[in-house]
Amino acid sequence: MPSSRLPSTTTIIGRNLPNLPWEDKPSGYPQVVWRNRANPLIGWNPTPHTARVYNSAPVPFGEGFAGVFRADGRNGRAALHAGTSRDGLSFEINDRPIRWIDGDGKTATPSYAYDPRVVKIGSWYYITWCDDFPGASIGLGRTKDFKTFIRMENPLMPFNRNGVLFPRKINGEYVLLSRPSDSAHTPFGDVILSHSKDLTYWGKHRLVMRAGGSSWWQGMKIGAGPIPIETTAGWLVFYHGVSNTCNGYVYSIGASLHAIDEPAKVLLRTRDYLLTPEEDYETRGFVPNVCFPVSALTDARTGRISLYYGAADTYTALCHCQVDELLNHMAANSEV
Ligand code: BMA
Repeated sequence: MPSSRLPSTTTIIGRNLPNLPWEDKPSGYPQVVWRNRANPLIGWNPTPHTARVYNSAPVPFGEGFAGVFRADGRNGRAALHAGTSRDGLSFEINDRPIRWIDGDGKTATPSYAYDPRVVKIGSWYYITWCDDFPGASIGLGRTKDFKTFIRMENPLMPFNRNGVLFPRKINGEYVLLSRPSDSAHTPFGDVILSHSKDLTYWGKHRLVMRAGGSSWWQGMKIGAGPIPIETTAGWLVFYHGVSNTCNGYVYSIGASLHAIDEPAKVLLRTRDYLLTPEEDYETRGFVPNVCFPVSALTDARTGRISLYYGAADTYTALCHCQVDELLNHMAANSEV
């Protein structure tokens, strides 16, 4: 979409969140996305049995926040842990993983699980994650209180990662973004979407975006990050883009804009990354050079967006942007 066709002010369609964790852009800072100075928010060994809590998905809950967090245990395995926060900046993470049950109340905890996304639809908080099917697949479950977690049917066949639900039905159907993969450190990956009337049976798969293009930071693979944000200009999707270097994969953050009634249609897409590993907590850690966006909190009244990302597969970090400034930047620097 050429910038002239963008409304002069793009606003977020959604709830106000006066307690959004926020920090103003440092004066004179030249980029549209800036880091919170309290980063990293969660450091090494945050609880007795966890070594690293990073790709994390807090959502508004009660007076504060609750969420599902990727934690790597001291045995090296990835699991999902529940946690809470009063201010979205400091967190209490449960020391032990979530114990899932199925619809009959039987234990249904996956052998490993990582990269959760959380979205409230109706009265349920739905969680998607990377599940062991066996092999990388997309898990789906739900909770109302972040205490009892119920497994649902896995939406798609393996191998697949980065399952991200839209926050409402579109044309009467649920919509899920995903990234078909292999079961290892996949060297390829495009974003597709799938439709469902009941969150059980999925079909009508559509290609959304391919890795590559002229920008190398997203040359090898891409994957959707937080739950898409509804705006007056379209669905705003933050995603990770990966480039393959002599020193391994480098994960950066970009964004795209999708038509409201046809989200497979990409209107804008960042040609340059919005955030790339630069700070020590992004370039050094268990897996260096990773900025992996997972969840976003928004305040419709002010247009503020606070984006949580995993840094170096070790830390939870936070960055910020303003929706109209971001969309204007995207319109002027887009390559679809
Ligand atoms: C991906 C996932 C993420 C991780 C990233 C970088 O494949 O495993 O959890 O942050 O690699 O290591």
